[in-house]
Amino acid sequence: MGFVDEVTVFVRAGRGGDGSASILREPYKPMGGPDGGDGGRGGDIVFEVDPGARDLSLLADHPHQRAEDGKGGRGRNRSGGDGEDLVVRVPDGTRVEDERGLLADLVGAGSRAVVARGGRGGRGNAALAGPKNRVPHSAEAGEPGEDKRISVELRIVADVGLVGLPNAGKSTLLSRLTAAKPKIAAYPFTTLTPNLGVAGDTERFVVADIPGLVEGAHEGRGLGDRFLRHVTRCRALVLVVDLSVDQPAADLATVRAELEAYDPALAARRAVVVGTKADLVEDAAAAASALDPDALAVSGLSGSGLDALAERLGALARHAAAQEQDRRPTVVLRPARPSFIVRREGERFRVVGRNVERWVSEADFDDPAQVERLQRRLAKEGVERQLALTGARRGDEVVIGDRAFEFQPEGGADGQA
Ligand SMILES: Nc1nc2c(ncn2[C@@H]2O[C@H](COP(=O)(O)OP(=O)(O)OP(=O)(O)O)[C@@H](O)[C@H]2O)c(=O)[nH]1
Ligand SMILES: [Mg+2]
Repeated sequence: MGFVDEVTVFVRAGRGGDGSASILREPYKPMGGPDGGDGGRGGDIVFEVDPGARDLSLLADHPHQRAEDGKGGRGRNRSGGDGEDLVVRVPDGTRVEDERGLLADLVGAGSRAVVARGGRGGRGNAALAGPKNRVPHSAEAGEPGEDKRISVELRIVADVGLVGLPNAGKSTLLSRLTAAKPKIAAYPFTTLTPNLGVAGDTERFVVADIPGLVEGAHEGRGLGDRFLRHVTRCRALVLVVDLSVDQPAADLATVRAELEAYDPALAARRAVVVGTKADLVEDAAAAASALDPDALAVSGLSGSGLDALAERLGALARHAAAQEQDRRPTVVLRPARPSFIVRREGERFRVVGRNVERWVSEADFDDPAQVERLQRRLAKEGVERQLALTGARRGDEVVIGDRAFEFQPEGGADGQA
């Protein structure tokens, strides 16, 4: 029973379908013409939170994910069908990064993000026909889908996290507070992966039982701090201390130090100290308050103190939830890939891009209004700015499609500035 909370995945979205270059030729119909339809869009790869998903093992087993390609366009102006999106179900708290950084942090049932975008379909020759070329004999190819490597990480989202030394009684508490049935045993490191349970009757809150920490966990001792990342998103912490050991205060200090060493923000997180195994000590209440004035003493065995603990945790979760806002999914929106590029060709500059070339080819240069409109459009698309950034100066020759212009930036986007 593995628990996968880190995995590298190769995602490839669908390719856009090619446009068709069909020319209608029918007997007795001399007026045939280009009737090639557009290609369909390639499918996206979408990650969606499914509260039923426990970890990332599905992705670990299937690290290559592909979405369907778009279909090619056909004659008689038939468009190709879009490729189907591939929806991958991931657990709550899944973070996705690519080589450019954070892509999405998915928190909450149903939140979703596109992790690889399908390519656009190519236009058919029917769509490409224009006054300058009434019968295009070629069509656009479909765009490739995004193809990349992503790092996927799970950070469990829970209201309350139980942390403490091995054998302190964390899993016992989880089993008493929730319906979860974690493994409980009289030796350390019984729990090897985080367990989750839902507590509370009216107000429900999620409790995470984190594998035991030992001194030096942040340096890799014991199970190390591998699981502490799951604590980073708990709204509140329960520091679980076995009251029956020689020096409970030393254990508490160790836990606090390991949390702090992992992430100073964790040391500041709202926390309750809970002394367990109250049944094994003489004066549990006194032992607990020696640890911390607000500490609770409980026994997972006799059940003493558990109601008070559940109430305290419920209030804590409620309070924390009311205060914080950062539990929403984060999906990083990036600008789409640029719609054109600027290349330097000796003394000249060439702008290459499907849209900009089309605008230029469609413009009637004898009509000043159209020329002005074209220039505004190019400026809005960022062509001037990009030319200036590439080093173009006022008066330089700029080629777009089969037309040459003189660089006359409007908006102060001037290479000399
Ligand atoms: N007497 C007594 N024993 C307890 C109590 N709580 C837990 N235990 C026992 O302590 C041992 C450890 O309990 P677990 O709940 O497995 O401890 P844990 O903190 O989850 O331990 P790890 O998973 O190893 O980190 C088990 O033998 C439990 O039965 C308690 O309140 N009283
Ligand atoms: Mg345990």
